[in-house]
Order: sequence, then structure tokens, then C-alpha cells
Amino acid sequence: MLDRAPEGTVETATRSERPKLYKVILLNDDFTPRRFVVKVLQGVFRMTEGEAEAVMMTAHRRGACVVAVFTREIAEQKAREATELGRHAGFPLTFTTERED
Ligand code: NFA
Repeated sequence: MLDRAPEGTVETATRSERPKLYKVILLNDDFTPRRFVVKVLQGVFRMTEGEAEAVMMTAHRRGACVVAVFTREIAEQKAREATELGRHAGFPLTFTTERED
């Protein structure tokens, strides 16, 4: 985006100071073991066991839970990495991303 340059300065093409943010969302499924979901949340999103259990149980009960918010590239990378850990272990565990309003 072309930001308006303050008076007396040279206008240049810069990135926005507030990049768009994306939520990483954990989706519930009927097959992935609870303890596996907790380990993935701890490993990929640097959560404590207690934080990970709370997020996992919210997704289990409500169908989905926001895990964290990042810039687009980081959110997509983390969602892909966490989903792949499930696939490699034979589980349908899925993380998606969604633009924040
Ligand atoms: N619903 C899964 C089970 O009962 C646990 C789970 C929670 C899976 C959150 C995916 C996301 N084993």
C-alpha cells in the first residue's frame, strides 16, 4: 500500500504498519486422540500443557477453537505443519486459517 508521507518527507512505497492478521483454527474430529492434539498444540504453538488442553477441549465441545493469531505467512505455515503432523500419524486432525475482521 502507498502510505501518505508526512509533509516535508519523501513519499515512498512501504508496507502497512498493521499487517492483516489471520486466525489459526483447530477443527474437531472423531478420531484424533486428545493427547495427540495436546502434543501438537504444545509443539507447534508453544503452549503449556494446560493451555493446550483448554484449546483442545473447546474444539472438542464446540466444533472449533481459535488457537492463535499471526501474519498470513506464519498462520498458513503453522496450520500446514500442525495438520501434517496429524496426517503423518494417520489422523484427520485439521487446522485452518481465517482472516481476522
Ligand atoms: N474429538 C477428539 C476425541 O474425542 C479429540 C479432538 C479434539 C480432536 C480437538 C480434534 C480436535 N478423541
